[in-house]
Amino acid sequence: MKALNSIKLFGLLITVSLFAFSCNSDDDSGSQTPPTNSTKLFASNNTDGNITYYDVTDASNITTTTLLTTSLAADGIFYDADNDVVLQASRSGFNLEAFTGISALPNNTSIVSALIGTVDMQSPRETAVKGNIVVVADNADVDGDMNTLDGRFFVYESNGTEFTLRNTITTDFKVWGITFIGNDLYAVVDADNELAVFTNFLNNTSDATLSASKRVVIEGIVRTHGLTYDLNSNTMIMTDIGDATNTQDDGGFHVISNFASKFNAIADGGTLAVSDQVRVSGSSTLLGNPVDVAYDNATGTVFIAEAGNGGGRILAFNNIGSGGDITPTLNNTLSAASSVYLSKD
Ligand SMILES: [Ca+2]
Ligand SMILES: [Ca+2]
Ligand SMILES: [Ca+2]
Repeated sequence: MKALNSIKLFGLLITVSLFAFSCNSDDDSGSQTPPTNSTKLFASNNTDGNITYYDVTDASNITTTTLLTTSLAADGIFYDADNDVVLQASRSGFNLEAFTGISALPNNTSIVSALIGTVDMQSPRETAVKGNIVVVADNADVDGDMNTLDGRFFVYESNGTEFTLRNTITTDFKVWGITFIGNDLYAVVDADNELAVFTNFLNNTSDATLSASKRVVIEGIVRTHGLTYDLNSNTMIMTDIGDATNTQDDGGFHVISNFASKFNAIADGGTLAVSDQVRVSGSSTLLGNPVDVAYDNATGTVFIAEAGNGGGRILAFNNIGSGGDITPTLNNTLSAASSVYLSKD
């Protein structure tokens, strides 16, 4: 099984199949979890744009592999284990780039993108993948007026050889982290403490300006950035960067168990009480500006891309329990870490 949305995306690119729109998170719904052979955490960064992955299958013997890209900065990393393809959004080329056959490559190999996207974006951040579609959240100001809140989602479609822009959705809040749950796109409301959802997001096939279907205040968060959802455990995790100018010690993350029923019970504009969440924060956590998060339900591990503390780190937390000032169980330096993605196969 895959973490999050199980995707046959890149298999499609190479061997065009009829699975294009049938492979979604539904195949994660079984109660039986097959044994995991390998668990890898992929990370991007804004210092050199290289791709780093950590084999975290054995927490006591974690190996690190860095693959050298021509990008100078990148975000929105995603990995398709079935087809051994890694994808990221280049913040120097302003396009998507995907690399195939990467798992056998030794550390510090220079890699060349097998698939690239058209150059449309200004400030790409997180990606969300579904079928042969890749959505990228772009946090550049849209209308030239920094006082009006706005953001864009660029919707790319793979035709097997490249990613072409299908359409662009402009919205009325700043964007950053995004993830699909089924057909619905969940998006953090950047510069704020809200979670938004666009139901049946991909049904919007033309360029359009769109408000969220619903927005909910996540009490206790100052400024959210990253989010991840685990379908098997129905757990949503969101990061809190606090004040962006404090890069060292005012960040945290919130774990929201039984997410679907909690979120669905709240009306548009309502609040999810902090008492219905578990918050991890404090000086021991090394959380200053945690910008992205991934979750391994099998081990109860929360992985964080920390952009600020110590210059940037990849952190992991276990035994979350009731939260608080928890010391990370993994602390690897990664300068200007920007995103993480967990893959299990
Ligand atoms: Ca604006
Ligand atoms: Ca901060
Ligand atoms: Ca991510």
